[in-house]
Amino acid sequence: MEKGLVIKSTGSRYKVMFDQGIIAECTIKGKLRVKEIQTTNPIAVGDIVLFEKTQTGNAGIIIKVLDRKNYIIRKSSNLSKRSQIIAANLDQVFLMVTIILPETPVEFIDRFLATSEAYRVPAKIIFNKVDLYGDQELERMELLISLYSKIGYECFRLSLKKEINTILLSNAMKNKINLISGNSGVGKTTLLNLFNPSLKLKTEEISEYHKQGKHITTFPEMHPMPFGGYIIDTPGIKGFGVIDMDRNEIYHFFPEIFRKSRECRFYNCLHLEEPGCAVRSSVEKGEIDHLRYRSYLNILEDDNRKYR
Ligand SMILES: Nc1nc2c(ncn2[C@@H]2O[C@H](COP(=O)(O)OP(=O)(O)OP(=O)(O)O)[C@@H](O)[C@H]2O)c(=O)[nH]1
Ligand SMILES: [Mg+2]
Ligand SMILES: [Zn+2]
Repeated sequence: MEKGLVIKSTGSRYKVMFDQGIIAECTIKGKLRVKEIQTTNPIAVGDIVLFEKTQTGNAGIIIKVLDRKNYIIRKSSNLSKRSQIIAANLDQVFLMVTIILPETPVEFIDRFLATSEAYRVPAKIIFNKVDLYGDQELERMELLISLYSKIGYECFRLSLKKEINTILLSNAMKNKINLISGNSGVGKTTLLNLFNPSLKLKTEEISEYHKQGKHITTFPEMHPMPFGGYIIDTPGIKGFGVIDMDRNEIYHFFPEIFRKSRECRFYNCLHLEEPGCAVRSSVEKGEIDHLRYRSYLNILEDDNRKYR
């Protein structure tokens, strides 16, 4: 039996790396069940697996998935029951966003961050394409950076085209297993190609007309970096369905709301209309950003719809 690292998963076939870089094409043995979660894919990128090599050498059958340190999941849509593991055993996740071309909505950022909080995977935010920004866009970016860094999320101002702050970012990724996520067309794959030019992964200009990416990357895949560690490139996502969070627990995944909630009069306060709600009065005073509060309400609202 061999032990290896899953670097690509396309549903039923897996690329597994073992012995310092040899790659085996693997399938799964019969019904391999992974206990804790119901997902469309039992094995994901980043999983450590045990597999049996077939006679021919560079192929194998996966027998067992070892326990995961963590994983991150997405639902196909807000209300969908089916969920998909994007990757497992991550050190950190980077959300790549752009102010324009394409424009990343704030709510998308908040849903992503709440999900990573729920899975206890540290998240950081990359603002890419700063070379394209005029005064207005730069102002908007700085506003968001001050909002998110105050909460505790590290932010990077990046231009892959002009290679601004790229060393800062590669230092933050060094010797770690990093996942990069974000809307289609923000520049995720461009980042991997810049950091490891031997990859020559496919990238594509965003659509002239829709100002959106064209969903060029289709499967998550893990790539080694010359500076040590790995980056997992992922397909661009549109909406980000938040995984099943208990209604009473959603605010736990908004760190600044959670911190303030200790001062609410009622221990089970949902920060809606309850009297003595410290969170709402903080929003009114501008101490908690109203956009964040709105994202919280929207996630809560999805949850309401689930039971209708
Ligand atoms: N101006 C500018 N363009 C950039 C920058 N980074 C990436 N791009 C361009 O953005 C376009 C989309 O880049 P990709 O790397 O394919 O985007 P992606 O996030 O991988 O997209 P999907 O695979 O569809 O999710 C390409 O034309 C890149 O050249 C940047 O810093 N500045
Ligand atoms: Mg891509
Ligand atoms: Zn409250």
